[in-house]
Amino acid sequence: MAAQMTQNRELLKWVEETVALCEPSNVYWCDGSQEEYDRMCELLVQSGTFKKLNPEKRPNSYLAWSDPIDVARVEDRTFICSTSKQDAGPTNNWVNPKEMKETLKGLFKGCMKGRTMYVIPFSMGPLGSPIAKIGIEITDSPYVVVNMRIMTRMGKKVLEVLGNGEFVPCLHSVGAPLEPGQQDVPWPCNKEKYIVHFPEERAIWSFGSGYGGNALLGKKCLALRIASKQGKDEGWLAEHMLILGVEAPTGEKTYVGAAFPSACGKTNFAMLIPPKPFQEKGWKVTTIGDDIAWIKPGPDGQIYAINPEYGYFGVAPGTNYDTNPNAMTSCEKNSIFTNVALTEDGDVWWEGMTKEPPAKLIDWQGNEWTPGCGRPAAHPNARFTSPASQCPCIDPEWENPRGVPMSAFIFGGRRKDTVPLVYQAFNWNYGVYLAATLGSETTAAAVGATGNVRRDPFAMLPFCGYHMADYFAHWLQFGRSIPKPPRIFSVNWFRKDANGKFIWPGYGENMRVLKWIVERVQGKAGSVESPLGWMPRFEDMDWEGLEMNREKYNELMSVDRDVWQQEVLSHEELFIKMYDRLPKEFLHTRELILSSLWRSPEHWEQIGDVHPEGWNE
Ligand code: SAT
Ligand code: MN
Repeated sequence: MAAQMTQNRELLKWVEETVALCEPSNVYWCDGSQEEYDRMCELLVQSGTFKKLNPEKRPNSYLAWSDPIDVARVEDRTFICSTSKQDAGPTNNWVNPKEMKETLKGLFKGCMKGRTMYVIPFSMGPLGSPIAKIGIEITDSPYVVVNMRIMTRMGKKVLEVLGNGEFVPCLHSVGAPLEPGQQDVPWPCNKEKYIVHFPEERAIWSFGSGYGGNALLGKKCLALRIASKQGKDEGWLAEHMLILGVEAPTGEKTYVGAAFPSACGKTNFAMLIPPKPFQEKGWKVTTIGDDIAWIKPGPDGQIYAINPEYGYFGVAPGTNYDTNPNAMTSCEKNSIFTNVALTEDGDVWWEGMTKEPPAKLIDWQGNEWTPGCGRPAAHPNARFTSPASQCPCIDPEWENPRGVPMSAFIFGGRRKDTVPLVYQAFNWNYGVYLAATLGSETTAAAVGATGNVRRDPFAMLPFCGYHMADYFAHWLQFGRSIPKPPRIFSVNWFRKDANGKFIWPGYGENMRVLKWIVERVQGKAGSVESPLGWMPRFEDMDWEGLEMNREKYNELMSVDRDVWQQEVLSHEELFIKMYDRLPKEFLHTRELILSSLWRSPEHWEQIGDVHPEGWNE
């Protein structure tokens, strides 16, 4: 079969070597057809990995429950094995590549015994687009195969485009060989996990996990860690960003990219539905992507972005027809659910899906569940995998191989205090600084404690394939190289009041912030200078249809000088680790913020008496 599908010598050689190393009982080349997908899903049902959901409720959809030791990305088991340790930088785990290869070869030796080895050709980005990249994933997980068919353009047609060209080899095994006669488990995996990147060689080896970003290697491994390094070498950006389009009542379209750490609402923001009064006036939001953006300068001096993915791997808990109807519609059919609960009538359920939980469920660990039992029914990092084409608000340009022109970048974290709802960076360098010092409370998307504030530069901390300070320098350089760089903004939807309640309603109401951002880009919206950047005054925002008063607004926007002094000083913790390579501009910017914080109160009073209070105390 292989010989019929490709003549690519490198590929054939790599597959042959991998067969010799992993010793699978079969090799199967994926053609990407619907028939193949259905057959594989059937296989997964038979092996107990999948439950077929009630076709009347959830046509052509399946549910998988993972092993409880395999529910999220494993950052402490993720490695960037560049030749020199210096190039991986202080924020990545590093092991000498030669040594790591030896370890991996030991682990992969015979690791596919008793299993089929699948060869998955996939394209990140529209097939044949000059921006797209081709990868080949070799895996022993049929769960990975069917998820890859939703998340990427996959199969025979990719090999046709590849011809004799280059590809990124992505080797994956769940690391659970089967002895003859041994019964397989529903979710095979290994206690020992290695998610390894060789950035110079542009290769990925992943062992022991079958979950999401650990196993669907086109996503975080290729499209961010490897691609960020390629972007650095070639003058473009691979970012952990959603891309959305905003259509103003005038018909003018503005595309923005927004970076948030995992499980901070990127999918919700990407699919935002404007509040009623905004819809009536003619505001529309469309989706290009919900997780990853590849951004390149175009021949006209503008920068263009594509979504390299083909589907959504979205967080299920909290998603419902109020918070994100577009995501709910996207996963109505042809979807795979991982670690959500099963209802009595063969559908799925998760926390927050409906106001009233069902009276009885089977939880994500296969146990009976009732509303008062004290355990969550779905894992907090439970996911749906759905085709992007099923999203009702998908942008008509989403498959345009040229990409869409970008006008603004938004950076946001999950911060219960300190960070105001929105502000605009004074200029590109300043924006790069604010993105570099982005802080966020940790979530269930990665294994480990949740709720601690950590610095997550550009929301790329777990995804940057090289030295983080070089990445900052690359961003500064990128801005210098384009005539009219996009505007940069900071947002925080997650600020809480003294009682621990979210002050900002979020979701569709984020349109109000988005509108201000878009109008800033167009030079239409007003603002006031604050110590942190340009901020909207109360009257610069459109409040129609939302109860908001100045007092509450000021609470959302307040900048406490003492708290901010601490915040700025804490940037130092991140910087100290990378001092030798830190762009000198950063030190300058830091000084500017500090001095601006402590400028005389009169200065801030002079700018106008309507600006958010807080810093002029
Ligand atoms: O598991 S993934 O890395 O794909 C999802 C995420 O953490 O963003
Ligand atoms: Mn993500």
